[in-house]
Amino acid sequence: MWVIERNLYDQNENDVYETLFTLANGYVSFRGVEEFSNRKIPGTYLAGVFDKSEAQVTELVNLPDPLGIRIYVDNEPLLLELSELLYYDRKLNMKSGVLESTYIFETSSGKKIDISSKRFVSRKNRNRFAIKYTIKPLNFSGSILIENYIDNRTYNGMLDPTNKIQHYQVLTSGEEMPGILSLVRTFDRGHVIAFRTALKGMNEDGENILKLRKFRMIGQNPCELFMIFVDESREYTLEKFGTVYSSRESCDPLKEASLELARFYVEGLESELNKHTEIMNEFWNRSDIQIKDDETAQKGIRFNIFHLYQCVDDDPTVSIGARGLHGEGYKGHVFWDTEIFMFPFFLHTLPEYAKNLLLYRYNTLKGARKNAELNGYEGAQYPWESADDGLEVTPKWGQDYLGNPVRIWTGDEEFHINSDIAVALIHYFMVTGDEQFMKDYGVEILLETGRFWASRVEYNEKFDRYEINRVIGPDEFHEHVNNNVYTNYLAKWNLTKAREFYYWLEEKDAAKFEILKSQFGFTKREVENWQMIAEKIYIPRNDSEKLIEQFEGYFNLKEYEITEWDENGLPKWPKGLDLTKLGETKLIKQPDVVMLMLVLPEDFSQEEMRINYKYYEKRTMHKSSLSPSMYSIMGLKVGDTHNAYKYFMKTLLVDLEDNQGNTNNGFHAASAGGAWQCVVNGFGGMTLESDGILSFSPWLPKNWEALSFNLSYKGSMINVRITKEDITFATDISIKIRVRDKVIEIPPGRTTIGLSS
Ligand code: IFM
Repeated sequence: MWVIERNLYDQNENDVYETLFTLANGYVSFRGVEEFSNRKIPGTYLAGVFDKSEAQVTELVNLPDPLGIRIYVDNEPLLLELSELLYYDRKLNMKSGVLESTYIFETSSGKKIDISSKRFVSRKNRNRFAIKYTIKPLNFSGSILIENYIDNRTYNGMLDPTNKIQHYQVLTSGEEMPGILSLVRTFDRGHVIAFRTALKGMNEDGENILKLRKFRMIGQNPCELFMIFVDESREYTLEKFGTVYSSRESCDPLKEASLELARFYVEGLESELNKHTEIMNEFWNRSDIQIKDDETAQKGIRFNIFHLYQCVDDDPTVSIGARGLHGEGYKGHVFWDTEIFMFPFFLHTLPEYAKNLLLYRYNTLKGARKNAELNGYEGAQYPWESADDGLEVTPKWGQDYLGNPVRIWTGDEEFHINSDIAVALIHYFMVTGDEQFMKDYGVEILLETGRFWASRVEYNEKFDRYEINRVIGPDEFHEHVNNNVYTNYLAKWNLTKAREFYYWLEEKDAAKFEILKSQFGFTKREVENWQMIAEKIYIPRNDSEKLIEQFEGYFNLKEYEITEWDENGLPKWPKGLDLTKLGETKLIKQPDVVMLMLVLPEDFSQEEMRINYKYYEKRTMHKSSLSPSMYSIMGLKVGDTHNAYKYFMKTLLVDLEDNQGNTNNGFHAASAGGAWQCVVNGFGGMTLESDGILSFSPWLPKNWEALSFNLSYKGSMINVRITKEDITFATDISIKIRVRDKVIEIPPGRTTIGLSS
């Protein structure tokens, strides 16, 4: 249950598998291209390497592909589309973080050759990657030609031809012993990136087999060619070493890449692979989830967790794009997906990465301040789509569901991102107790986002209330709406928290407090005014009506009933619906009111949750992959367990089944975070309560014998194991926990609590 396998080769599926088989270490990423295919979409990305040049907006750059390798028998290239394929098998081994492939090719003259490979991107040394090939001629002896090359012709937009663009120019490309190099510079931001690769070849006795080296430039691509002489049924090893450096980390990337390559070459591939595997083991020890007796769920959750981990490194200036580092969907941009969907996984299992994700927001505060200023507001306005500097990069134009050009308003109106970041921040503090972080960074973010809301609200004299008009809530079918409950409620919450932490900092660190005040001009008067605004922000909710109106006027919109579902089990557009006028209907893209109830669960009663879930679930089209996970969790809270499992499966398999039809564009990272939340917060019933206590109210599907996961809490790790009968905590600290509303003091060691009552 650690392996994702592809054993039938159909070239039409290559682009989806390239996403599924992407290997990355949070710093560099390679889509899982078939090196022996002509039908591929190479994708090489470095976290934080964005560029604009002629593109509509700044985007993550598709860099040169250094994985190039060709093997020729009798001058005939071994190609999946050309040669007879006698055997094909490709496996992503998630446990070790290695992509393993096996092929048996037969050439046109009947020569059979067995080639297997192991590819990895090192977690030990982030600048290193490698592929090890084992080659065995099955029915011939003779010569084989090996070609090692770097492809400098890659570009962005391979799946989106109207936005095709090469973001880099080649500065130098050539040879340097051992191997070849490519040095490129992005046009606009001027990032310089160096790639180096080199080959080693050995026979079974460890003797060098690479002979008659030749170097060629094929256009701008550097290639080195070697001849190897082989005997039938003997095994030969070919090791491809690779390194990459960028000017984001070094003032001489080529020199660093070359030095690193030399070290790697000497230390050896196996040694690196061992270290990489060790780190992967440590990762799984901390983050694995075990689901007993549901193989699909078990493998699926590991797949999602594995790829989330591949998106992080210890760099506080980058975050995770909506499609991870796995493709160009959403141009590598960072959305609320990170803080609301992915963040809980990192916070509860790998908090050091959660901290970096928040630091990215701190490091882009300057851009967020600029956004607010440009739009006539105060404080910081985080961009709906963020790249490298915190400035708004949402494209202004896109396509509607019919393919017509359409103005995209999210960058102008989807303001709730500010509060989403504040929510993640407060959760981080509650779970880690990291006061230093709050003093150095957190409070400043809270104050600046609070200040933004105070300038964004509008006073309505008639009703003596503050409103937030012309916005888009999480449901993006409805634009320019007034008083979206998700936005208003969280703005109110954000303002209150900002005030609370203003006084917290005053008490905890007078010097820091003074600096912040003098630098940015915060005053007691200002934060007290925020409290007054917060109290008067209009929330369209009343005690007699438990059903909450998503925004003013929503209940008057046209009703359409969802009556049909597609082959993926997702709703089909109701008949007669005008897809250009979704805003005139009650259909929603993804949860909005329900989303709010998940973000602040303690603020809503069980009955309110049930009523709103029932009402909105029926009207949700799930046109975002962020949607099913949230309905799964809420379904569990309100007792709709059947749908909860169904929605969980949709979430879990979004990429493995490609059920949104766009996995070729990258991994659905928010959905993956949602899958983790479904298991831990949904089936595990874990809630982080506002008093800081972890509370559990689990429910396991019929086919799950047991569920087990780890939670990091205030610097310690708690293992939680749930069966239908009981819940067991293994911890090395004593900790207060709530199980089904009863607070229990858990001592260090293992404690089991019955779930029957
Ligand atoms: O952030 C999401 C949004 O909620 C729905 N559209 C896609 C975005 C990126 O995943």
